Amino acid sequence: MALKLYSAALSLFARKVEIVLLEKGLAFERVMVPFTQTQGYRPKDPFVLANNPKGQVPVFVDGDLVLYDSTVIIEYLDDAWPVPPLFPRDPKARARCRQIELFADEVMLLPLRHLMHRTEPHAADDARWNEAESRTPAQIEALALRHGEAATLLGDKPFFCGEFSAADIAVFLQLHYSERLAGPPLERHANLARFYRRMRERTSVAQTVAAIADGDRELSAPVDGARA
Ligand SMILES: N[C@@H](CCC(=O)N[C@@H](CS)C(=O)NCC(=O)O)C(=O)O
Repeated sequence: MALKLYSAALSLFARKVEIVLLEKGLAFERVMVPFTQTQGYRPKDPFVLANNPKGQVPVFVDGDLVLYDSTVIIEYLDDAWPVPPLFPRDPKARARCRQIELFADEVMLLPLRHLMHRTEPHAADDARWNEAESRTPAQIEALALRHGEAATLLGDKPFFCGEFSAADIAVFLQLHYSERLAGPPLERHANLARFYRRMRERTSVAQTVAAIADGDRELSAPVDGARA
């Protein structure tokens, strides 16, 4: 049965699932929902609206199974296609790893969201954009603290849970979007910067980073100081 993913060029969470599909070597059909920097995710895709009460991508289809939320989708993919594994087997290690994925998706994201207006087109007198931009110094400071916490969680390990896992994909995307949106310099944390570079070398990640860059070329305004 064909796998289908409702995705979007610049959707961090849909790209998170795409990296997993690539890691697992799974062929899938990608349906790109409408997105522009001026209108956002509008008009909403009817299938997404019918199958995700939050109206968000990613939405994933495997035959009669339809799932929303990147974390739930990734857990299903790892259960249904366990090789290569994306979580440790030991229950405590597994729970810690899931927690790090959540830290990335729900905690690192909070200040990062406040940089997202930067890829929207704007004129010098664009009051809404300028107002959002005026709040960025505090948000960058908050994001820098989160990067520090991530660096502590990583320590001297090559990956957050020892071996490569879903947590690495989640943290990587938060760091990549921070680089893309001129967030705090990763070089403040040598271990995190090394992790970021190591992740970019993986085929699944390099392919996804290139697809996000294509999306930016097509859709986004250039961001001053962007490093990705
Ligand atoms: N927790 C959800 C977050 C999904 C999410 O925020 N999706 C964004 C794109 S990255 C979206 O569809 N936003 C449109 C909207 O909220 O209306 C997940 O992990 O899948």
